[in-house]
Amino acid sequence: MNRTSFLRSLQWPACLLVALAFTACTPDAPETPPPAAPALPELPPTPAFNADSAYAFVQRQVDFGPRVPGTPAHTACADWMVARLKAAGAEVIEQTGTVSVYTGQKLPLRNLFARWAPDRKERILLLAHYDTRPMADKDDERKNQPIDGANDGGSGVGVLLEIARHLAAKEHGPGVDILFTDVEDQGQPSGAMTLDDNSIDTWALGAQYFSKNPPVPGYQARFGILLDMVGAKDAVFYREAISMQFAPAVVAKVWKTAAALGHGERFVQETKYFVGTDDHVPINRTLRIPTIDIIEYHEATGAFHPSWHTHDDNMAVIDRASLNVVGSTVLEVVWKER
Ligand code: 1BN
Ligand code: ZN
Repeated sequence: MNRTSFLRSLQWPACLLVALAFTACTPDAPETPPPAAPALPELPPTPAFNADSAYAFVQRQVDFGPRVPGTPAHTACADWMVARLKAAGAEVIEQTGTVSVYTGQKLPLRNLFARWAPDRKERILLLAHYDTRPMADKDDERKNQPIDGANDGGSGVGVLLEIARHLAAKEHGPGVDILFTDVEDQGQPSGAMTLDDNSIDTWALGAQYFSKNPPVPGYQARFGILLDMVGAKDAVFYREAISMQFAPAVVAKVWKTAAALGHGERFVQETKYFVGTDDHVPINRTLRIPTIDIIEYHEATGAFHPSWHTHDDNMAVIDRASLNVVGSTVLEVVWKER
């Protein structure tokens, strides 16, 4: 027997002895369970999202008339939104400025930034634009007249104003910020729903402005959720491709939460590339806050709802059930974040 085989012959009985000794010492001992993860403190229950209230907030915006920057209806609506946010306990920062749109025209800009528990370092950002399209460039008639923007503009704001009503009661987890962006929808008209490279930057001017000049220096959030066109009847939400590029984990979190609430048929686990740009692009690119867009994908158009940028974007398209699936999902995501 050479040296190696001799040593190997010794190893087997040695192993057996160790194993026997171990079992012999613990014949009746119960199996030791793996150490339990420390129990997390229970979270307070998520408040109920009220779709009637969200619907009334959409109606109220439409009642002001088209919210085109520089018009009295836009000012009156923004004043009303600020009053709602303050009544909900927010600290509101109004960011004003001037921006040039694609025609060269200068427009006043007024972003509304509402903050709850502003001293908390960890934050969640929710956003929606509140300005409306000054023209109906996708309509066959009255193309030069502004649209109601019940869905495009109104719906995201309606849902977030309803969520805002609950935020003063949120004493746990990250602080929440709601950004209502201005001058999102004053971009260059295009032939189709896609955009060429030059026209992309003519959209989302309020979000671009906010991202380059955050009113809170060094502003950061754990993640962001943008709502745009979330109110049409039977709206279905696919994973939006730009969101998947910048914030796949946030998409996964939101879609999983929707499914857990029973809204899986409205939040489809499939990615679609159909949004040329939106407010989440500058928030992702410039502020580097992983931010997603919850925005309706409409099967018949292969992009947005048929009322998009037409005079049909009025209260007749708005449906409480759609506001509810989005609002209850986002409120649940916000409430469950530790
Ligand atoms: C979204 C709603 N957008 C405008 N209203 C952004 C956008 C503009 C998306 C052009 C695609 C094309
Ligand atoms: Zn629009």
